[in-house]
Amino acid sequence: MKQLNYDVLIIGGGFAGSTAAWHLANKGLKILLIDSKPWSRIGDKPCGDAVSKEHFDNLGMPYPENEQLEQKIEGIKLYSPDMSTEWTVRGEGFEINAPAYTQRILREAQNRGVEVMDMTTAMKPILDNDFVKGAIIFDRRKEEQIEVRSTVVIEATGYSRSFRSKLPQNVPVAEDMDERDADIAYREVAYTKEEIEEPSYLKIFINQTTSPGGYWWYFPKGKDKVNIGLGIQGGMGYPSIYTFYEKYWRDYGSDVDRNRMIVKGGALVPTRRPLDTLVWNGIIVIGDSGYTANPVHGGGKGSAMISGFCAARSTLNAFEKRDFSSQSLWETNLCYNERYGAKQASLELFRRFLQRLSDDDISYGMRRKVIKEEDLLEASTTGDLQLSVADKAMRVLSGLGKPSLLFKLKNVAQYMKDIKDLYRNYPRNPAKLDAWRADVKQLVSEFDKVIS
Ligand code: FDA
Ligand code: PGT
Repeated sequence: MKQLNYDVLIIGGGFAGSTAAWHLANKGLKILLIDSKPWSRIGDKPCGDAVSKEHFDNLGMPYPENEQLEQKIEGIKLYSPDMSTEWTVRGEGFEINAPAYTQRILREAQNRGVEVMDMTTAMKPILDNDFVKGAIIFDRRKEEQIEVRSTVVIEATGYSRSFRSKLPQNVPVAEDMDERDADIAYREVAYTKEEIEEPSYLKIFINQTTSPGGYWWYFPKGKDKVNIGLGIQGGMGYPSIYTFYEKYWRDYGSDVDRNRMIVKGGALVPTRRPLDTLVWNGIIVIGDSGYTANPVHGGGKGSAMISGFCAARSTLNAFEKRDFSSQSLWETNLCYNERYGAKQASLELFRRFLQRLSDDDISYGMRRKVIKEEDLLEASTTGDLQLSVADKAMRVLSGLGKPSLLFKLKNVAQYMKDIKDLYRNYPRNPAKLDAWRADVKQLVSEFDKVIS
């Protein structure tokens, strides 16, 4: 079998992998990025394509422009289940053309020395003395298997987790997940029959009947094009996502011309805290494969970029130290948890709570501003739900004459704070991971009892 040697092998060229390549390029390392898809389809996956502007600013990444940018976003409008309340959450963002933007980032990395092989799949890991040392890959263009030896592997295979799942079960980054900690999501992109009134606002419709454990979205891509879809919680035995789509799409997109459809498709999105550790000896896991999406809104592109940035930074430091052990790559965890992971853990609890609320409770809660839009925005950007908010909520709720899960809001806020504190004390080295993980599991299972 042909053999190749690299310093870094990046598997997957989506938002996570391409960001890692972009930040690693031109730093004196020999890097190979592979993706199963042909060039023209890299970055093309079912997605709502909305990304907050802040992520590009925080990571020094270029804004999408020209054909990469389909609509500038000024905010999100949230609708209650009974449609009587509309909340507007302001914030700048982009509705992007994901393949165009991803391919631009990859091209820039390539121009700065990263080798890219499309139509090439990582088949299985090479393991040596408890270290990942590369992968056996298959190049579909040349129909040949290649043994790629690399000092660090960055695993960015998306929700498929197709590489790390082939590691032995006892390797911490092989961790699997509960299906209920993911949403099944489906979307169509089509032209509209009329001009969209406010193309710079994303619309999100919360409704446990038409999208149990998720929501419907209507994201404009310019004046006459829209990305419309829904998510439903996985593992609950609900009917298929297509059944929901066919039954309810008119309620949210009566102006959509399905005869002029551009693309359609579905996929899964993780809605949990990140992998307990994103690293092991010689390997870093990023993006959806590391469960880095936001548990409350399912957006995962921004945080995939953060994880790619953290992976690049700790890889460069590992090469400085010439140490590629789990201990040395550990700073990926510290970097990621500080920037996003701790917030995810807190939002995972909030998500578990929200998914149990009835439509009546959500409509009531939104109408009476039990939580206000600014509190929701704060919760979803920082993971903090203030206890004073919960206190005020209790006063509003005292007039409510029926039993409601909303009364648990104060406990929810306390647990969210507690889990964030646990993440603030994330172990400084791998030896303490097991004890920390046990504390996290204990807290999550206590929380589940409190809200059930
Ligand atoms: P991604 O899946 O993009 O990339 C993985 C890449 O790895 C692919 O190109 C694949 O071909 C390649 N690959 C896999 N296995 C391989 C192997 N063995 N060898 C070689 N290559 C391999 N997020 C957001 O921010 N805003 C939004 O509006 C939405 N909306 C949305 C809607 C729907 C329907 C879904 C399902 C999801 C979203 N998301 C979202 C989530 C978002 O799409 C997701 O979090 C990111 O695209 C994840 O990027 P990654 O790079 O991790 O994986
Ligand atoms: C409740 C379960 C939810 C499961 C969801 C699964 C659905 C899957 C479908 C995937 C579609 C993805 C759509 C992505 C939308 C992107 C939204 C977005 O960009 O949000 C911005 C940015 O957030 P960030 O975390 O990426 O970045 C933070 C910062 O900029 C960088 O540091 C933030 O805007 C919001 O968060 C607005 C809130 C959205 C809330 C979504 C609805 C949840 C339901 C709320 C119910 C409230 C009821 C209250 C009742 C009392």
